[in-house]
Amino acid sequence: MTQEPSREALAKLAPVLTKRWLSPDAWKLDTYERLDGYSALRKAFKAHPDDLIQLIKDSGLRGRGGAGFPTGMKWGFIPQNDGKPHYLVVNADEGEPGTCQDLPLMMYDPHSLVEGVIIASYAIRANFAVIYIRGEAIHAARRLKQAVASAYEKGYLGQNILKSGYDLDLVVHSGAGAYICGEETALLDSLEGYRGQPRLRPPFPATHGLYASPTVVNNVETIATVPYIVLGGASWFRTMGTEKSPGPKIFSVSGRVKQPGQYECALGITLRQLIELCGGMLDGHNLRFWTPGGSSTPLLTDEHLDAPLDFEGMMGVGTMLGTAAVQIFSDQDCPVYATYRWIEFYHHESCGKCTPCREGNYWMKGILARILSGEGKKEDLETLLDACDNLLGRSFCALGDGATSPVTSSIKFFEQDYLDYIEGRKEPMFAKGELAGA
Ligand code: L3W
Ligand code: SF4
Repeated sequence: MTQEPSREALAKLAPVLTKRWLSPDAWKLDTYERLDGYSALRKAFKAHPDDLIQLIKDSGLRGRGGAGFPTGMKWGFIPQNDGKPHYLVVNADEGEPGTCQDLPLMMYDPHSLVEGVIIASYAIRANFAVIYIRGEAIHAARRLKQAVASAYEKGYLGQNILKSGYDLDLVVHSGAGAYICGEETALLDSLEGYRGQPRLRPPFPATHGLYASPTVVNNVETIATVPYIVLGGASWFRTMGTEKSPGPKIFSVSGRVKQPGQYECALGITLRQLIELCGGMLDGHNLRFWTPGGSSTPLLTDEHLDAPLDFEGMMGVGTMLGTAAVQIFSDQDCPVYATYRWIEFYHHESCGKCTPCREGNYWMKGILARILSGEGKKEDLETLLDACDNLLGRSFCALGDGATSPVTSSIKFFEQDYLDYIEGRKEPMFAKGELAGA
């Protein structure tokens, strides 16, 4: 039976970005306009661009792509009167395991993103914007392109938008399906036509981004939030969430719950409350481990059920909120196997530019495969932790750092599971050699 959520859990629901998702044809321009769409843009054009940047600063909006960097501050870094073109690039390369909020947002409500792009571009004085979308997401790219075409037809894009004197061109660009192109500088390299590999930072894209010009790179959800702040104001936005992590956030919940899916809640909701909103754990399953932000954030356990899911709350338990991809595993799931699958992913997606990540993931995958095949040694745990030491802080970008999270945290919380494979108390998950060279 599905468990009824408590009043405390229900009070954390905050449907803002998702409020139109269930309206039929919400993705069409006329439906969007009927539901208040593009009224934030008209309001924004009455304001000075600097006032819009100040509004976003006042709202406390923080980047929804993983790092939680203050959005208004990022916009404020764009140099003014520098004589260079400015660009807005939307990172729609959603690829973090378990993360699925940008794709439904672009499918159900693409105009909220387009409207956010126009307002953000106007604020940073950009006349050219790009939405860089993950290569596999052909359906979402098609829908976005339709939305962009209808926005051009209606005069929301192009020359002299709504007779404001402001011009903006917007292009939807599909990547080729590489996780690393979600790293902002690899994304910019890919957009420029190069192989997508991270650049050295600093300089940051804010000063040296696309074609070495000042560029704001923001995630889809971040930009789609902007029209609501313009309409509702900074104080309204701060009525949701916590003081340092204000606003709503879409949580992608997957795994052993009754109703997995996207839940838009005030930041600061706890996992306990989120599971209640999902109707509880699946019958016969008890929570064993979970991730707050895909595989790049350390695993947590049932000890952390009441930690607030916001940027500070997660730091308090030694992790990050990341993309808010909450993956829930039960006592019927194996943390060693889950770790193997994540490292298999990182090994596959490592761009190969730097040795710690390219080689480290290769070796960690091999050692985990050996353990799961019943051929591990006790020293393997030391070797895995040693490999993580050589990756964390020594990799060129966050992908290498992120790969260490499942390994170190699973050894910290579930060392016994590793030892059970190594010491023969647990049946090997794979036949000898089955994963060799995998
Ligand atoms: C100008 C400075 N700009 C920082 C900007 C910087 C960037 C933003 C955040 O990684 C995390 C990563 C993944 N002047 C600046 C400055 N900036 N200092 O602020 O920068 P940073 O370095 O803190 O993070 P990042 O490199 O953007 C993002 C984690 O997210 N993650 C995975 C993400 C995957 C997706 C997805 O699939 N949608 O987003 C999950 O946890 O590991 O730690 O814009 O330029 N002084
Ligand atoms: Fe490439 Fe990995 Fe190095 Fe990042 S850490 S630059 S993904 S090899």
